[in-house]
Parts: sequence; structure tokens; C-alpha cells
Amino acid sequence: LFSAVAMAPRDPILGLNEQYAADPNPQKVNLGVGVYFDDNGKLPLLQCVQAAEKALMDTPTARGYLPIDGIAAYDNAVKALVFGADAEPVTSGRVATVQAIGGTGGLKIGADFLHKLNPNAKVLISDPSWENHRAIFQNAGFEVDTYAYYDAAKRGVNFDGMLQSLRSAAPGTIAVLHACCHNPTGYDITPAQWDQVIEVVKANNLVAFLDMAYQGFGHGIAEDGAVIGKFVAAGLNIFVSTSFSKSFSLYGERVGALSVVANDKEEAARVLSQLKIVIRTNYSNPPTHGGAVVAKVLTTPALRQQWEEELGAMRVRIKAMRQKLVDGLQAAGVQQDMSFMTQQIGMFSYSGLTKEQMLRLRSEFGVYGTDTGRICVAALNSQNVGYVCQAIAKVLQG
Ligand code: PLP
Ligand code: TYF
Repeated sequence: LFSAVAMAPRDPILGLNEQYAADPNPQKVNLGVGVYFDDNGKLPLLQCVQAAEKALMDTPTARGYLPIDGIAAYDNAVKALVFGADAEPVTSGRVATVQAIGGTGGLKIGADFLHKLNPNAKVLISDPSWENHRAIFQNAGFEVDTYAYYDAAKRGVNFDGMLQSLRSAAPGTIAVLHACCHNPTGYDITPAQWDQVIEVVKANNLVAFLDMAYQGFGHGIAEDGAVIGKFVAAGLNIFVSTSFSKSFSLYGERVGALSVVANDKEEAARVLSQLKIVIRTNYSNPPTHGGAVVAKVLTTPALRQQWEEELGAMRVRIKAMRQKLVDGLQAAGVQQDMSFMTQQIGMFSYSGLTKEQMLRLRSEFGVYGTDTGRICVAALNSQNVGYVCQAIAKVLQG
């Protein structure tokens, strides 16, 4: 049965974790996978999460099956967070939101539903993008292509190219857009540029699928979410995937969601019924714990306040690390201007280092980033940043 089964390639990012774990170098630093660590190099367990778990344990509940679309209080909390509790699409009931297995699950549910609607549509992802975008939409049956995004020479977004790609896309094309904190480059477009993207999406009848895996890591929870309001104001039917893996440091609980904005309440009910078919035929219904914790935090004012503070602290610490990195590289003798790293936003920095330089960083210094030159700034801390700067400086100096 399995004699002809080929060995699949490792995930280029998650595969680095295995290589890192096997590396005997005592100074090794893992800047590969996109995970936030605190200044002691530890994966945080947020205070708000601990408090919510304690409160949930004080009144233990049996674990029946959840509804197919998840915990109602969770779905409502996601709607309020993503669109605003008083936003018209929410109050008029035209948003269909389902709990999902992480942001990945939200993308997959949306991809499967879209494929049923329009199997011949093309999907465009940014060039470059989180590689799983391509895999998820291809596995859902779509042909996936890219829209221009990163401009290496300019160290920023090739915005004209992006608009041009979207303009020349056929009507019905699905455009996967990073709502904030672009993975892997760290370069976002400005609010004014979003307005131009929205114009093209509307004029060209494209379907916008916004991936929001880092809400709160850019400029703030509301600031990062504002782009969703812009699409809604333009009267578009959009897809939004949400992930709480990073913003709640709940990676392993797999908490996410998919929200679809329909034209009215009746249409949203039909859309929801189809999303539920996708879920039922994949995994039936979502798990209880992570969704219950996030719902508790988002709907309890004191915990919500605590979450905003803790997420704010993560955001501020990453920004401080960007500055330390730039200062440290200069102090280590790097001639070229690395200040672009402080203009990038979110967890990642496209460092501009070549594949060869990244391989040397790994083999000679035990500093792990992706082959594409992406490093996770959120894994730097006061103890390892100096070493990382020395290592990068040596590699850059040839
Ligand atoms: N989308 C992007 C851009 C990501 O970087 C990630 C990271 O994991 C995800 C989606 C998936 O989120 P999750 O881990 O919640 O499935
Ligand atoms: O880009 C990252 O590092 C995160 C984590 O298949 C991740 O988004 C990486 C690869 C993957 C799943 C999650």
C-alpha cells in the first residue's frame, strides 16, 4: 500500500525547530519560528489566561460536544473584537463567525467554502507570504499565484506592483491579504494605501480574505483592526481569519475563528449553514478549553483590561528589541544602515541576509532564522541580542 509513498519535504519553518533542538551549541538562539518569548527567553503564560483558567476551574463544567460553530459567547466576542461590538454588520447580524482550530483552521474553513462557491477562481497570495497560505489554498483545490509585495532594493512594499497585480486579476479572484504585521517581511501598507487596495478590490470584484494572525502586535488592537472597518465601509463581502495563538500566547490550544461578512442577516444564516457543513465534515466541532478561556478574558472587563496590558507589553518589548538589534549591529561594526529593522512591524524582520549568510549563521553561530532571511525579533531578549548582533556582523563582514 505504501511502497510508492514519497517522503514529503519538511515544513521550512517548523523543520528548523527540530534542527535547533538537535544543535549542541550552548549559545544557540532560535529566531526561526514565529513565537513570542519574554525577556527571560520563556514562552509566556499570560496572567489573564491564568486568571480565566482559575475562574473556569472554580465552577467545573462537563465537556459535552460544542455546537459545530463553537461557543456562542466566543463567536460573539470575536465579532466584537474584529468588527467592533456596535458596528453595523454585527448589530444587523450579517456576520457569520465560527470558532476554528487556530488561524490555520479559519483559513482552511474559508478556503473549502470558497472552493465550493467558485472552484475555478484563482487565489493570489503576497510575494512572499506565509508559505502555508499557498499550501492551504492549493489543498482546497485552488490554483495559487502571487501578487507583487516585497521590494528588496527599496526595503519596503512594491505598492505600485501590488496594485498592478490586483488590477490585472480576473473578477472573482481571491486575494489573501495580511491585515497587519506582514509575515514574513514585517512591512505593512499604510491606511491610505489600504484605501487604494480596497478601491481595486471593489472595482475588480475581487474577494478579499484578510488573515489577522497578529492583531495587537503592530500599533494596537484597535489600530491593527481598523483595516477591517475600511473593507466593511466599502460595502464588501469579506473573509477574516483570526488567530489568538500569538496574542494570547495560546499556541497549543488552537484558538482561532473565521468571520464572513454577508449582505444581510438572512444571507449570513445561509453562509453559516455552509461553514458548518465544512466543519462537520472535517472535525465535527471545535475543542472546548481554549475558546472558553479566550471568551472569558474578552468578556470580563478586568481580564480584558489585563489582556490589553499584557499584549501591549509584548508589542513594546518587540519594538525595544528592534532598536537594540539596530544599535547592536552598528556597535558590532556593521557599516550598512540597518535602521530599516525599526521601520518593520510585528514579530518578524526580513533582514536582507542571503540564504548562504543564514546557513552560516546557523552552522557557525547556532543562530536560526529561515533561509529567506526572516528572523523572529520576538525571540530576542536582553541576554541573547548582543550575541546575535555579533554573529550577524561577522556573517555580513564575509
Ligand atoms: N497566518 C499567518 C500569517 C501566520 O503567521 C500564522 C502563524 O502561525 C497563522 C496564520 C496561523 O495561526 P495559528 O497558529 O493560530 O493557526
Ligand atoms: O511563520 C511562522 O513562523 C508562524 C508559525 O507551518 C508557523 O506563523 C510556521 C509554520 C507553520 C505553522 C505555523
